[in-house]
Amino acid sequence: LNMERTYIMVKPDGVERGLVGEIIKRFENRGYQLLALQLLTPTKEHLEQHYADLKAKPFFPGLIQYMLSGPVVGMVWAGKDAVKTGRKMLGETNPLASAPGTIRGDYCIEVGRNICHGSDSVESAEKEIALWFPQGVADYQRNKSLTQLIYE
Ligand code: DAT
Ligand code: MG
Repeated sequence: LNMERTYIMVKPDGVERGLVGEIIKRFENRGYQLLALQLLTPTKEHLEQHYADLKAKPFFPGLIQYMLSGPVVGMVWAGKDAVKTGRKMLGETNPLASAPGTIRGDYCIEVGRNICHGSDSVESAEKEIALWFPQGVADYQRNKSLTQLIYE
């Protein structure tokens, strides 16, 4: 499995509801490495770029309006299989289809208020990281003997 980076974002309802710490805690507990963290109020243009693939969807205007309703917390997490495992930790797009134990499965019931975002592929992760962190993200080594099992 590959060492990957993924972009995880707490959406305005997640920030409003005080779920930032809970979401960070799950990625920390799982063993992922935090490379960047920021709270910001995005512009409409920024969000339209982030969700460019969904521009033709009927829910797009409502999605952008929701995402503009308050600040978001963006972060970059790194580690083995971070993109796919991050998505598993989030749950399904529709919270009602999300298993209990996932973030969406534990904290929401509305697809239009699903509290968090996670990149869906390595390619989109790298695009999103560049979009949200144009200044770049951290690059540092953790103590491998504590965070990784190494067979040698
Ligand atoms: P995900 O966030 O799981 O990657 P997506 O990229 O397909 O899902 O859509 C982005 C967001 O758009 C999603 O988190 C919530 C909203 N959305 C998706 N499908 C929707 C729908 N059918 N009705 C309302 N909002 C929807
Ligand atoms: Mg998506």
